[in-house]
Amino acid sequence: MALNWFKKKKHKQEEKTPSDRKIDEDSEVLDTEDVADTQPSGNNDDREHQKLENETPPPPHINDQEADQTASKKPSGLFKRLKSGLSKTRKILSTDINELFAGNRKIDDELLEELEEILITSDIGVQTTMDLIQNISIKSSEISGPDQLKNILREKILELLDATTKPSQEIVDKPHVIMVIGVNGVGKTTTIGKLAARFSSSGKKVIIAAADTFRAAAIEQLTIWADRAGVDIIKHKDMSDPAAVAFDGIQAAVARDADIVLVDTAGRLHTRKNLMEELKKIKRTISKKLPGAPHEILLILDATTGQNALSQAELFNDALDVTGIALTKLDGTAKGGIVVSICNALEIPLNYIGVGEKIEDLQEFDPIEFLHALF
Ligand SMILES: Nc1nc2c(ncn2[C@@H]2O[C@H](COP(=O)(O)OP(=O)(O)OP(=O)(O)O)[C@@H](O)[C@H]2O)c(=O)[nH]1
Ligand SMILES: [Mg+2]
Repeated sequence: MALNWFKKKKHKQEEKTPSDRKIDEDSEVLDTEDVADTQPSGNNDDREHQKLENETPPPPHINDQEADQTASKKPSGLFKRLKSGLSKTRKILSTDINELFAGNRKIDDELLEELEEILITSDIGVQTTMDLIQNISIKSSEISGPDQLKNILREKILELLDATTKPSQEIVDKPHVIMVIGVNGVGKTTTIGKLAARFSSSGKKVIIAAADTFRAAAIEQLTIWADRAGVDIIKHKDMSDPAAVAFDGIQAAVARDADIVLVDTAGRLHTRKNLMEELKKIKRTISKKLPGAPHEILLILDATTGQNALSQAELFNDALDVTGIALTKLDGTAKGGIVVSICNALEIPLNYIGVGEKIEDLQEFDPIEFLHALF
């Protein structure tokens, strides 16, 4: 019976064209309003979180000792911060799944429909949700309550998360150039500040290039981050050529024997200018100045924008060959399932997650830790 439900859903899904998911390059992707409207509320309910923590068993393959070890590898409070940041998503996935089985219900089509809604609400995405539900429907005879259901979900989600995880890229070239891209407001500048601080504290000499010359105050904002991180910044005047700033950043890095260059870019340009073309030009200029560079094209996505983030990734990847993703604003969002969706739908590794506005609120993405924070 459950399988019939799945076939019906799959058929419905196949009727959709891929273009349903595409967004118009010149309009929505560059539209500030959507992003501004979806800022996280930032308030986390610690009591709710504590309650869920007490009720929920740890995921498979992760016993409490391992989880504590994972947590203790992080600077103090970071794992806790990830957990509390994900508390809204956790509430959806954990509490709502418990409620599904209220009154001793058994797995049937109706229950699977409700589970589908829960997974989609957390922004796991339609396709990934269908993959998960197919798995559950196959194993439905083994499931008699929420704990078994959650265990099967955890196992499957861990598989999806593991599939795209790559060990952090080794830095061999000097300078190693990271070009940071993404639509406006997603957290490019903030992530650059956080990354600069991380690299700098691990003993690397960092230079930031302020190649977002479009937005008023962008250069000052980046200068503040460079000061906080204690690194050098190369900047020109507002509205100057961004490719020229990137060029100078690399020149300075070579002259000053720097290890890393972080290139900030604009998320939106004058309506008549095409963002992708401008970014391609910056990339070309960097390659001309330093063959082999940029070594990384880091795409910043905002978790609060949900499935729209996937469309952005497709567009940027088509134009610029993205090498990794940093997903920001996971703190306080109910859409933490987007992490699963990104790992399942894209072939780009998820390198970092942002869990707050402070300099220390950037973590390397760790699937087991993430899953432990989620369930
Ligand atoms: N809560 C939270 N806020 C974040 C995070 N990362 C960035 N922000 C906030 O998001 C807002 C936009 O960040 P920016 O770094 O200016 O974004 P941007 O992509 O550089 O924006 P443009 O330069 O306008 O394209 C700021 O208020 C940041 O503090 C995060 O991980 N969590
Ligand atoms: Mg910026």
